[in-house]
Amino acid sequence: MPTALITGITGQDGSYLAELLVKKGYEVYGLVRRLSTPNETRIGALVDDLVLLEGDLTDQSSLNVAVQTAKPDEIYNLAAQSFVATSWNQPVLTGDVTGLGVVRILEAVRHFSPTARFYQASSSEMFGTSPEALKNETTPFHPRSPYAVAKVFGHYATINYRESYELYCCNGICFNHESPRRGIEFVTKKISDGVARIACGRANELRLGNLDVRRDWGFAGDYVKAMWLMLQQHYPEEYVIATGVSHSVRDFTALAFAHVGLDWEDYVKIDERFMRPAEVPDLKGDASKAQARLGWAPHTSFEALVHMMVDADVARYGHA
Ligand code: NAP
Ligand code: G4F
Repeated sequence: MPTALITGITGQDGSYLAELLVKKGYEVYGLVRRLSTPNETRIGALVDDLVLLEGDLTDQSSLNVAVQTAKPDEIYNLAAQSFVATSWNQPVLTGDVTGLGVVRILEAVRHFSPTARFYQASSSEMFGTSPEALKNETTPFHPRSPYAVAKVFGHYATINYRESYELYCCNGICFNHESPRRGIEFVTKKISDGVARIACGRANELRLGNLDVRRDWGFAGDYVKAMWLMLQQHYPEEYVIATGVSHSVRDFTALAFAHVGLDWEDYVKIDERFMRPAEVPDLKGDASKAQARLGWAPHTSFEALVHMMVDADVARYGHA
């Protein structure tokens, strides 16, 4: 039975990846940090199939022990301070967790499990305002937030450990991927939750920031399959994972409101508090390398994703 260690198992991607690996017959270990209130809602249904280990990406000794305990064949480093907006308010913490945290887990791998295969959750945010319209594995980076800067550091640290120590380390450069399990602070979940509240009579407005921004939105359940595939290859490499199509926040909003028979313009208010000091206006990825080498393609359309998220939130609040 292969063994995997997932950092960030309590997050959106960690929960989908854990489900996938359990289904494939893996013994799955998950790193969980100490919180005053436990946060295992996303993995609640799976918890009997997992081994949870206490640890934190800022604590080297806990990572060493986790790697020594799990003796993993595969390590997926999904943990991060992952909310871009927060990275301007907590830049030092973001650099420590999202950037240096990658080096800490790589050090644990190098010393205690050098044959393990390692996946780093890199991000399309690293491309920032890089001018190419469709970003691929050779597109230069121009990060626009402390989060993106930290991800660039983690990305190159992963490549450097591969080149320095011949570890099997690779970066998945994932574009935005969403689901009903997305954190409420991210724009898609904020919209689907807001639409459901309005449809159920619990709210009468939704406050958003920049509606012109465009993102390449896919479904998280599709993207974790690509993460697994990257660790099953002969050689570790970088892969862009994306749908190839971008939509604006306005498009997402309009479709979400229309799904419950409402006109978004009657409810949405622009609120300066949700504008960012530096924005990434448009992100769109070219996943043709992943398609050719991994046989990976997204299976969930933008429309199906929006509907899935709104339906889940309407069901959560009771009725539309
Ligand atoms: P998420 O839902 O925010 O999950 C982040 C996870 O990291 C949570 O399990 C969180 O634990 C954990 N974490 C945070 N700080 C930690 C620390 N100091 N030590 C240990 N664990 C810590 O993020 P996601 O959407 O699943 O994304 C997974 C990864 O992919 C992240 O690295 C993200 O930056 C990257 N990424 C995401 C996307 C996307 O569109 N979703 C795209 C590209 C890259 P708690 O539950 O305790 O908070
Ligand atoms: O949903 P977001 O907060 O995601 P963002 O910043 O694109 O980052 C996500 O995707 C990255 C991959 O590209 C990941 F690496 C990262 O971890 C995270 O998962 O914001 C999307 C866009 C932004 O341009 C933002 O300015 O939506 C715009 N937006 C407009 N109004 C808003 C809002 N974003 C949020 N969160 N809240 C708003 O009210």
